[in-house]
Amino acid sequence: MKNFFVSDLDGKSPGYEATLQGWAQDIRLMKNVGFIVLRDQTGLVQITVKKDSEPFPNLEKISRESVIRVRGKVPEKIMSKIGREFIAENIEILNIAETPLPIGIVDEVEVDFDTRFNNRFMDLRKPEHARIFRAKSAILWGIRSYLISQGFTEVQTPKIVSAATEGGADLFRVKYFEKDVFLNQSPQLYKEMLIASGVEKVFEVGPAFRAEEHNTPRHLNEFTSIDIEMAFADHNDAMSMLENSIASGIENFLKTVPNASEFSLVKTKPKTPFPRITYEECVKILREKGIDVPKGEDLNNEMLKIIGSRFDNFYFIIHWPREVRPFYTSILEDNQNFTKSFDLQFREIELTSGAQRVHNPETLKKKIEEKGLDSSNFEFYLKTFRYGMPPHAGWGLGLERLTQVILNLPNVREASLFPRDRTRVFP
Ligand code: AMO
Repeated sequence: MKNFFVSDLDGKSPGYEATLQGWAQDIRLMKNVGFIVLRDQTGLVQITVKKDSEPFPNLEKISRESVIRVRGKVPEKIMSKIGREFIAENIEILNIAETPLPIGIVDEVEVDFDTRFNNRFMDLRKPEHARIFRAKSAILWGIRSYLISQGFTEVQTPKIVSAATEGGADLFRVKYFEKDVFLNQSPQLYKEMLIASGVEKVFEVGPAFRAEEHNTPRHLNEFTSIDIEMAFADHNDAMSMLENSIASGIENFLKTVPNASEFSLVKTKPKTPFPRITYEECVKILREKGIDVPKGEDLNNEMLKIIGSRFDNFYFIIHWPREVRPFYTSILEDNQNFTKSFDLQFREIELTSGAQRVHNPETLKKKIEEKGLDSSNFEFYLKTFRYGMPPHAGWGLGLERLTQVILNLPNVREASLFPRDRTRVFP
């Protein structure tokens, strides 16, 4: 197993012997010397091959992006602009890369989106693309470890389901033997059922599927949803769990990913609590700008841009009208038109929806029917509310969108290894 990486060369004294393995990103052959820029997941090093050394004659066989193993040592003086140099004593070619490459790694040519994503394995060899997934992993780890520290249990719920969670329109239908079933839009019903099972704090990190037609820089048809649900809690408790989770994710990313603050838009751990603004306050601000929001309607992108410009980065919009929230959302006690709900926003981008849930079975059944859904399809879920369901609250956070905003990526697809969108189901 490889246990020495390119970055492990840093600080090593002249003459230090090692074996490096990776991709030959670039090869330059001169009369008396050859240079290979070798890349591994930790960075680049210049491999210097002297003319009288054993590997020199084999250099011309090595094509760009071939995989090699280099035995050698640290030179007396580092001359390379890369800042790392290694003198080769032996080079083993482990696999030759075909030429031409589907996309270049070092060439400064613009590659169109489709070519990039059709050859995503190659596209990800570019450090500026690979580091997005390092960041995503570190953000997720920070969130996960925070939730675990708060007593949450990580769970896995089915993705093949028989009922819509978030409404009927955005469901992918799949053949399941002689029946039609669906790919789950969200673990909503299952995480709530687990509250009835007596696990008081659950979270899940898993795929969610939305058959949304939108082809926008914010929509994927398969995304990673981080979901939590907790018993004996309200929407305020859920919001504080969310802001602390996000702060922990960002802190871990900034601490553990090399040069994180150089490529991140968010350069410090965000301060909590995040600001909160009510939906009604948003409507008032928009009205002052001459924009009318019809009663009980969602805020569109243009409206959210105006609201978002008032905040530095993360903020909550709370107490959404009942019309725009799903059936499982509870209503505010002192104003029946509004809900105990929230969205976490970053500028105009929605990152999370959450709420305190309805825990009374009769109210819940009524609300399912009010939304035009057939409550008999939800019997498996409603049943769990009839035998001791505590008040509960939770949220769903889109991991790709969170990564997108933290790194200021122009498109959410950049934060998905193999994005699924309206036209792309390949590779
Ligand atoms: P909602 O439908 O708002 O809420 O989804 C929660 C979060 O998931 C992300 N998301 C998406 N990301 C990329 N592409 C999409 N098409 C997409 N759709 C949603 C967003 C969004 O804020 N059950 C509730 C959550 C809850 O109340 O617990 C739900 O699924 O970041």
